[in-house]
Amino acid sequence: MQKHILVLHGPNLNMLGKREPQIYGKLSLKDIDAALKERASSAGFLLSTFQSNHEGALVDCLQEAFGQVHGILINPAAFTHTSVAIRDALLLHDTPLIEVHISNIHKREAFRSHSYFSDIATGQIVGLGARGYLLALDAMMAILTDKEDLM
Ligand code: CA2
Repeated sequence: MQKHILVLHGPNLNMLGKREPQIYGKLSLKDIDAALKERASSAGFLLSTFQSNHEGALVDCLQEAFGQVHGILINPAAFTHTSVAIRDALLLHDTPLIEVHISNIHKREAFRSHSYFSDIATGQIVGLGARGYLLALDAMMAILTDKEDLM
């Protein structure tokens, strides 16, 4: 059976590539999603993506995905630092969870250092730019196939 990975993007990430390239890089969200889908499908995984600027829409997406997905990658964006609602919706899922941040949230304003997700995530990738999503996907696929090898 094909395993399904859900990728969620929080508010303003639809602006990637259009503003603040010095912090968030030059790639668009479309570029990132396409690269993730390509990599997942060549490894035999199904991958869906969803972006919203609205907390409730992200919660709805997580509720609809209940029992349908095997792993979740999330960049909650600004909701990282505020959202108990998204945290609770993620806790509905008994699946591996990887939190991704394009920038290094620990090197920026103090309020960005706290995440409502870090203690419920399987792992976190921060500060590696858009490639962090691909690294997170590789890690997720390895987790979902029980791979422990390093190559
Ligand atoms: O570094 C990350 O990935 C963040 O999750 C990005 C969020 C920020 O609030 C978090 O603290 C760290 C902001 C996303 C805003 O994305 C933009 C993209 C292009 C132009 C402007 C904003």
